[in-house]
Amino acid sequence: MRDSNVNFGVLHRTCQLLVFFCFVYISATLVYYAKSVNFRLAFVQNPQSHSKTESSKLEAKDAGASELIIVTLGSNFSESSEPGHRTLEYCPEPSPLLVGPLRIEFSSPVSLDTVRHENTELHEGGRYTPLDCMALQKVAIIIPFRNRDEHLKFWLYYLHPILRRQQLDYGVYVINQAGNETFNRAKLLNVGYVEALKEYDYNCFVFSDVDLIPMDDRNTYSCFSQPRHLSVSMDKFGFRLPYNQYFGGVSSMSKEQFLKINGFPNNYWGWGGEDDDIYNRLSSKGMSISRPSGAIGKCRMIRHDRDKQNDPNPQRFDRISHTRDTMHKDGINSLSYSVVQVEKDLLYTKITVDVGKPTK
Ligand code: UDH
Ligand code: NGS
Repeated sequence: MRDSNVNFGVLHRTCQLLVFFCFVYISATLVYYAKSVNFRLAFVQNPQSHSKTESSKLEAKDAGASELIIVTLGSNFSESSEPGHRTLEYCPEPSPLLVGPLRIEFSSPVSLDTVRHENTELHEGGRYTPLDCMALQKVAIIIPFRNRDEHLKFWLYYLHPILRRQQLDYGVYVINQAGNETFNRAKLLNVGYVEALKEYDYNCFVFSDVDLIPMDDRNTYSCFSQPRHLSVSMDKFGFRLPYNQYFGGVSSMSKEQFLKINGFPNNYWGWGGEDDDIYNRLSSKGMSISRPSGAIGKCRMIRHDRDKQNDPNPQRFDRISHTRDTMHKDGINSLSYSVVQVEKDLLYTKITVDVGKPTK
């Protein structure tokens, strides 16, 4: 009888202990869960924290750094030294999503609806941000444009998937020249810079002709410690540079690099020379041109006839011989234009602008 009393006592104490441990375990789980919900809510209410620690992305990128910063939703979390904070890593460099050489051809037309259906990850205005890592740069892609809708479809069809694989936080801006006056490519690019910055705090600007498609996704559409020329081996030039100073087609510049040269010239009306003027500006400010290798920088141009109102500009040779004298008064500091219309598509933001006409 006494034995069974002792056994019962031991059993009773064991059960009490078990209940106590269960209680401690459940309480700890609840506290941990409550903390994690608070953290997520704090970010959703204050999404700007996303860009707080971005001050030197370009340096981070050039140095190949993979710092940790405190952010947000997504899967690429890790614990930071501060208790209760979790972090999202910068996207790795190079992006692990890249596939290398691409097959680019223009034989069958593409429809915008097809392109929209294939790019549902985009946000209105042709915007994209990677979800599971922090993009290294915020890139505005500026396309000078008039009456090239067929080319634009190919550009959007090929470029959006490439840019997503490059894990960029980017937006596409098509700057459409209103009216039928002489075309002005460089002025449209200046307009794109100003208009894109009104929308988002971009720190890198890629300037791309609408008819040029990269043939390798390792040709990153982002900025470097020196201004970058991206379309270095075009099919139409036999996959080589036409001349060493060539800066036409597709190029990129950080905000600082762009401002250092006072942006682009506004007074090159018609075809030719504006890209050489930009090259002169960069070299007069002591900058050099960075380029991908000839293999990675291969690209295709969509063949086309000369556009109306874009004949070779007879003044271009005289203008490029005076860049150093004119660049401080002609550029982003003297830009004037008016916005006629803004159109937001899933694939792009199209801004139609009146840039005026050449002065006699
Ligand atoms: N652009 C337009 N519309 C125009 C003119 C130019 O959208 O009417 C844009 C477009 O993004 C184009 C870029 O400006 O890719 C540069 O145009 P460009 O005419 O300076 O250069 P591109 O190399 O043509 O496209 C040069 C003349 C080709 C004549 C070919 C004759 N076979
Ligand atoms: C140069 C032009 C550039 C032009 C390049 C390639 O001669 O603006 O040819 O042109 N410079 C001058 O005319 C001063 S392309 O063959 O792509 O039409 O970008």
